[in-house]
Amino acid sequence: MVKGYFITFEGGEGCGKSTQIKLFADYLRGKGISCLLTREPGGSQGAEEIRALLLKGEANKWDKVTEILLFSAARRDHLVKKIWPTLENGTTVISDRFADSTMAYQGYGYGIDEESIKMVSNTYQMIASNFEPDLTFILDINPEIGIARSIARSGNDEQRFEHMDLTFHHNLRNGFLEIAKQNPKRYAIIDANASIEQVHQDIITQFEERL
Ligand code: Z5A
Repeated sequence: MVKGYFITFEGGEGCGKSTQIKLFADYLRGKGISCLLTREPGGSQGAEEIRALLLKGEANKWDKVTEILLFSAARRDHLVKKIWPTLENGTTVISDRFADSTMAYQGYGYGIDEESIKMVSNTYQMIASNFEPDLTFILDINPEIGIARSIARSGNDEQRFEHMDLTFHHNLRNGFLEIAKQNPKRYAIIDANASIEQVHQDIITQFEERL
C-alpha cells in the first residue's frame, strides 16, 4: 500500500488556512485523492482535550516550557492515534497547523529565543523522530490584514493568542519565513494577502510542481 502525503498549512492569525484547506481538499478529491482534514492543537480525542487547556483563558496562563510540552503532548497523541494510521492506509492527511506553529509561536513569537527554539526542536525529535510533512504551505500575510480578518469573523472563545500585541504577530511572521528559508524544498510560501481564488490557484500550482 502506498502511503498518503502529509501536507500542512501554517501562518499567522487570519491568514486563511481553514478557507484554503477546504478548497484544496475539494481539488484533491476531484483528482481522486482521498484525504483527511485535521488540525492542531487537536485532531484526536486526547489532543482536543489538551486544546481546550491551551486556547482558552488568559494570554499568560502557561509558562513557556509548560506550553511547549502541552502542544507536544497533544501532537504525540494526534500522530499516534490519527496521522500515522491514516497515512499508513494510503490516505493523504492535511493538517491545519503542525510542528512549525510551535517553532513560530513558542520559539519566535516573543522575539528569537534560542533556548525555546532548542527545546521545541528537541521535544519534536522525542515525539516524532525524523517524521515530517511532505509539503508545508506557509500562508504569509501582513499581520494587520490578518488580525482585521480575525476580528471581523470573531465569535469563539479560543482567543488566547489573538490577544498578543502586534510585535508578537510581526515576530511570528518573521519566524515562519525564517523556518521556510531553512528548507525551501519542503516549504511553499504563498502570498495570503491576495484574494481567496488567487491564493487557491497559487497553492495548486505549488502542489503540482512539488508533489
Ligand atoms: N498554536 C501555538 O501557539 N503553537 C502550536 O504548536 C500550535 C498552535 C499548533 C489556534 O490555532 C492557536 O494555537 C493559534 C496558534 C496557536 N493562534 N491563535 N489564535 P487555530 O488554527 O485554531 O486558530 P487561528 O490561527 O487563529 O486560525 P483561524 O482563526 O481559524 O484562521 P485561519 O484558518 O487562518 O483563517 P480562515 O478562518 O480561513 O479565515 C479568516 C477570515 O478571513 C474568514 O472570515 C475568511 O472568510 C476570511 N478570509 C480568508 N481568506 C481570505 C482572503 N484571501 N481574502 C479576504 N478574506 C479572507
